[in-house]
Formats: sequence, structure tokens, C-alpha cells
Amino acid sequence: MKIVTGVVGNDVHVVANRLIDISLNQRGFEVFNLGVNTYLEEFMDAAVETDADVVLISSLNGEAEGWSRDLPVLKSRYALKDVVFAIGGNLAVGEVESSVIIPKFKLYGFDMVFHQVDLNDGLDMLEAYLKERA
Ligand code: B12
Repeated sequence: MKIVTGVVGNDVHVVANRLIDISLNQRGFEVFNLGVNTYLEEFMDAAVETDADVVLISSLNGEAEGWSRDLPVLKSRYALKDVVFAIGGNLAVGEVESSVIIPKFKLYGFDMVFHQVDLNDGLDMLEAYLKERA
């Protein structure tokens, strides 16, 4: 299964991105890692070019919401069929409950939202979700 990953926006936090790359490879995904400082349009372009099954976005510096607001418009512009969109990391500035964050990001068009969720737990949930919809 093909997966595009990276860190959205002007976000330089690279450590999680490296761990995500390694973990996804170990789980058998074909990984296209766009790295840090990646704009949402670049995720969409990469998803089209690679014919990806999943776009998995990280955000650590608190900018996630600003970037995610563009997702509905971009989704309507790109011909992406059945691509699963997941986002994780620190999705807010400061302390905000997941119960507030998750519905917001789902409205922006994310299928899976992982706010301050352990990476392996999140990837387990992603794999279970992909199996269920297969
Ligand atoms: C190192 C660091 C930096 C370094 C980054 C170096 C680099 N190139 O990577 C430097 C000093 C450059 C930096 C800068 C900034 N940082 Co900084 N940084 C950190 C720090 C100390 C550690 C981050 C790290 O590498 N952790 C180790 C990795 C493995 O953990 P992680 O990033 O949390 O990722 C885990 C999970 O989030 C999860 N995960 C991540 N993505 C995804 C995706 C999915 C789908 C899933 C399931 C899970 C998942 O999996 C990972 C492994 O478990 C954290 C504080 C902390 N203790 O976490 C702050 C922190 C992330 N930084 C923060 C901030 C605010 C900034 C700055 C804005 C500060 C400033 N005013 O300049 C800038 C932003 C620069 C930019 N343009 O992005 C805040 C973010 C706060 C928020 N979101 O509300 C934090 C939390 C510090 C704080 N408590 O305020 N930072």
C-alpha cells in the first residue's frame, strides 16, 4: 500500500517524521516521504503522482488548523479517489482536549485524527481502519 507522508506548513520538527518513515516501512507500506516544510498542495500533488492510498500528515508546531482549513477546497480540485487522509502530532496551540480537536479536523476532511497519540498506537489504528474498508 502506498502512503505519502510529511510535516505540513512551516514546520521544521523532523524527528517524528523520521520515526514515521521508519515505522511505515517496517509495517510494509511503500513510503513517499516529503519531509518537513511541506505545503498541503504538495501532499495533493504527490498523492496524484504516486497513486497513493493514504496521505498521513504530521504537525507539531501548532499550525495544523491553519493549514487544514484549505483541505476541503483542495480535495474538490484534485481527482483523488478513496484516499485516506490522516493527521497527527500536536494539533493545537497549548492544551486542547482531543474531544474538541477531532470533530474539527474531521470537518476539514480528515478520516483519522491523532492528537498527541503515540505513534505506534496511531499506526495500529490506521492499519485496522484500512483493513476494515478493504
Ligand atoms: C526539538 C524541538 C524543536 C526543534 C526542532 C528541531 C528539528 N529540526 O526537529 C527547534 C528548536 C527547531 C524547535 C522550534 C520550534 N518549536 Co519546537 N519543540 C521541540 C521539542 C523539544 C521536541 C520535539 C521532538 O523532536 N520530539 C520527539 C518526537 C519523537 O516526538 P513528537 O515530535 O512529539 O512526535 C511524536 C508524536 O507527536 C507522534 N506523532 C507525530 N506526528 C504524528 C502523526 C501521526 C499520524 C501519528 C499517529 C502520530 C504522530 O509520534 C511521534 C513519536 O511518538 C518539542 C517539545 C517536546 N518535548 O515534545 C517542542 C515543540 C514541539 N515545539 C514547539 C514550538 C512552539 C516551536 C516553535 C514555534 C518555537 C518558536 N517560538 O520558535 C518553533 C517552530 C519552528 C517551526 N517553524 O516549526 C511546541 C509546539 C506547541 C504546540 N503545538 O502547541 C513544543 C511542543 C514545545 C512546547 N511545549 O511548547 N522545536
